[in-house]
Amino acid sequence: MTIPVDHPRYHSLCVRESLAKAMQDGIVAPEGLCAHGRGEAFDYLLGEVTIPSAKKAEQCAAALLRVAKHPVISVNGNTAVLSAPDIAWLQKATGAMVEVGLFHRTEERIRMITDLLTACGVVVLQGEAERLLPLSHDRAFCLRNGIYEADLVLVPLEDGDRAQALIELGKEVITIDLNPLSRTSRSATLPIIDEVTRAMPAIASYAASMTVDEAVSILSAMPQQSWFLQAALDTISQRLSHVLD
Ligand code: PTJ
Repeated sequence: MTIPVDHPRYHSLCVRESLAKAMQDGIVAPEGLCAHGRGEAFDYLLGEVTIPSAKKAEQCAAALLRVAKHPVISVNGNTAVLSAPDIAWLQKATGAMVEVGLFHRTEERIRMITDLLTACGVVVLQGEAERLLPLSHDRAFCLRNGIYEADLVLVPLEDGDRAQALIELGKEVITIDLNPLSRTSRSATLPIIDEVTRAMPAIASYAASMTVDEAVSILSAMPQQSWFLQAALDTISQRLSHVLD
């Protein structure tokens, strides 16, 4: 289908189209389209913009990544399709490892996602994944020298159980999830309530121009986790109460 450029939802339709194609190719899981639809609904409620508290969270995320000793970016099918070039930028700016971490895990999808990321300039950590996270199901698999040994993990569009399991292992966890009510957002050390294609380049841009001293200073004034969640919920409720004004 050719999407008319004058369509008011042109960008949103292009994103849907790219995810649908990637699903047909096997890179995105069919369930990834449902997850995207849920994300779109929350983005609509937030006004489809980066709200000020999310901008602050993105700056704090860059600071956490700059000071971490062993940061890892966990990438799934949706995130790879939506953000591969920005993941390369963020990796370059922070030195973070990138590991493919899937909910619907198959070796074939890992290979395809690795190829897509590599083609966009990402250095993808590879090796023999082991059942190391305290979870049933294949979500327990990760690389020992990647996510398992990380002190900080960035998990865009994550499943709540897995985010909680990473916290239980003592890691700091940054999430990118448009739903401020999800268990993922509520269990994160730092929840970024923003759309991944806006959040990733913002974090990379902050990280690329931030010194370690600046990062330490930003983190000394980092708001509590609940502040980011409440700010997103307040934005949604204000928009809902003024929608007919
Ligand atoms: O590629 P796989 O096999 O690892 O599977 C990936 C999905 C996304 C299918 C899997 O992790 C999953 O089922 O995730 P959930 O539990 O549905 O959670 C996804 C969350 O991401 C939801 O809370 C959505 O609101 C949010 N979300 C979806 N699209 C975006 C988003 N947040 C930010 N930007 C988006 N574009």
